Amino acid sequence: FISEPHTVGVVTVPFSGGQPKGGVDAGPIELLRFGILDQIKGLGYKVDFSDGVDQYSSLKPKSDPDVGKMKKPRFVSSACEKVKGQVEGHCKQGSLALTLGGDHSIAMGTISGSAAKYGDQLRVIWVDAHADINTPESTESGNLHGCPLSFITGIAKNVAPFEWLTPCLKPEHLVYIGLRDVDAGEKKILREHGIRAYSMHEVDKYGISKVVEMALEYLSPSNDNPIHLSFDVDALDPSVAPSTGTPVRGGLTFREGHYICEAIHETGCLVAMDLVEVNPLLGDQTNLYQTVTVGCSLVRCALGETLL
Ligand code: 4U7
Ligand code: MN
Ligand code: MN
Ligand code: MN
Repeated sequence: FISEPHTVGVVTVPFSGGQPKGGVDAGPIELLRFGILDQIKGLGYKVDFSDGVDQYSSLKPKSDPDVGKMKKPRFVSSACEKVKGQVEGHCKQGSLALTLGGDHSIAMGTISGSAAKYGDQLRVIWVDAHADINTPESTESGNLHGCPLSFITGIAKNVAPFEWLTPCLKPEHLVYIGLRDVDAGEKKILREHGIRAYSMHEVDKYGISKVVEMALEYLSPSNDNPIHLSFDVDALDPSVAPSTGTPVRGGLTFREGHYICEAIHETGCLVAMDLVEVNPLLGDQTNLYQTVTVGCSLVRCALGETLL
């Protein structure tokens, strides 16, 4: 398998319903304002942004009471269903699907979309401080941005009102990099399903290049599987990406984050990328500038920007 996209299909998801803080819905607008589309074109890609900046407020149900512990489940479900259609469309046209969030609940849509094209061949690299694999039962916060992977993998069983979503990723087709804030219930899930995770401890122990090498070797020993990279900016240290809703100290350095993106580009197998959890309303102007510019530069590196 070789991914040689000429076109990057951009999906903007100004959505914050998977968590309680306002502002993450302004993430895509800021990334666009800082010129992410021209930067992608500057790398030689065509940009397909025919959908424009989507609106999600119209999908908000009049009433959306909790289902069990899940907050805003109907709103999150319909937003993700829409995202799935867009990502699927770009992937099926042979474009690389780049989704700009928005909170991380939208990955239920993005991975469902890329899996609709690539099926069981798809592999996911989840770069995050958090494991985002709570089930509707294990979640303590009820915030669905902490749950997408349990839905995608089918580990979550009671998924109403997400009836449109079918499990599309085996737990062994997922690896994490950057974890450092994993709930007790999530640790149990990771253990029971034998899910491969490289936490900050492994990043310190082996160095980022070895960690990425081991992750890729585990997912795709012959380097021939399509890769979906889901990058939560809170994987980076808060000193590098401060404007995000759930910062955790002790994160990836600027270079470690970029190294991951560069190495994944080098595989030639990247088919989809999410950049999520940029919240321009958190922190001051300097924090915003830092967070948005680092977001843009992670995307450029994943798309093949090289120094030399
Ligand atoms: B993010 C949390 F309890 N695990 O479930 C939860 F610590 O997309 C955090 O990675 C989830 O930012 C963070 O609410 C979700 C919490
Ligand atoms: Mn996340
Ligand atoms: Mn996170
Ligand atoms: Mn977060």
